[in-house]
Amino acid sequence: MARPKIALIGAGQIGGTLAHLAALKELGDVVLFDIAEGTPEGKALDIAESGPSEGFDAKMSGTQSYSDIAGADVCIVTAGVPRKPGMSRDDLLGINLKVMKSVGEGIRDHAPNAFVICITNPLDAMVWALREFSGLPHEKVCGMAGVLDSARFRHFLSEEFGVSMRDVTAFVLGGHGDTMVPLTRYSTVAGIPLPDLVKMGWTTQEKLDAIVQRTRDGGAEIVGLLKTGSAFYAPATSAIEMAEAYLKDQKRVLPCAAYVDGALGLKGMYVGVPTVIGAGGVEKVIDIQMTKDEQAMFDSSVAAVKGLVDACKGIDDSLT
Ligand code: A3D
Repeated sequence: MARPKIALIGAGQIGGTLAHLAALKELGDVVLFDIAEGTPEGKALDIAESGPSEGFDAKMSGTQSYSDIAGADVCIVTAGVPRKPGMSRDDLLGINLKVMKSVGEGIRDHAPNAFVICITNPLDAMVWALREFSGLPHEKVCGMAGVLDSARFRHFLSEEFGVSMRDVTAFVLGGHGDTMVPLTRYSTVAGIPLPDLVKMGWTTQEKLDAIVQRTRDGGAEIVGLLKTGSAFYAPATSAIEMAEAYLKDQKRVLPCAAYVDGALGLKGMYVGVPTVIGAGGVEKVIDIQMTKDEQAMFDSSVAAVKGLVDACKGIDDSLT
């Protein structure tokens, strides 16, 4: 049986890391696409030359032509620009919206059966626009953010509790921005919810609140340290987890920016929610119950996402 084909649209920091991870995990043959001439070709060749040491046979190639992504099973989109220190994700909207148009049309024309994972910021609005421009079914287009935000939360919690990251589960809802909603009630250490751990004296409410805020600011913390560009190792790893769930029909329960129409009281919009990802793409949106406080935080995150989508409609007339 032929290896799956993975198209990476954008061969920058995240795109290159995605290609390397896909090769190491032998998820399939990889095509790197970028408008920057030489970059995708150079990265593909460099990664291919790590094959003999790592022992993978997946094919790596780079291109500036959308026809080379033909028949891709998965497309992961990082094309666009990342933020610089002092910028918010929302500042990227105008420039990255134009990029989503060309990428969406490229996927529509050459890889209409792919499962598409968008990473380009501002995430929730860009995945909505990418879906509109590509015309693919909603369940085949989603955005990576929740896996990364949860991973950051899990990392900080494991440091606080001095336990393995594997035994920490975390739950982050809402848009990928300052209004994201890390839900402590649904986050656990080996099944024990965080509020119970506060009662047991493992940590204090103040420390937990600080970790929640650090999670919300997780992207900005790395932008501030790197000074040029934004995080790329953990974002790439998170998207690969989603791609693997699709390619291997794992039915993973993963938070992602998915199209929600009915669940959580929402009507036809993309936002971060818990989902099941398998061979059908986003097979299910999990309709969780929230407390009044959680609902209020989620509502304000939803309102922020709606504001960005409206801004996209104001920029591009073809979006309605
Ligand atoms: P970077 O290293 O700049 O790579 C972006 C690549 O896109 C560059 O190689 C560009 O040449 C290429 N590009 C630009 N325009 C086009 C186009 N029209 N078609 C094809 N390629 C194009 O950035 P990066 O890899 O660090 O980040 C990529 C995106 O991911 C940015 O928008 C970031 O803000 C975003 N990001 C999102 C998260 C989430 O959790 C959602 C995390 C980190 C970064």
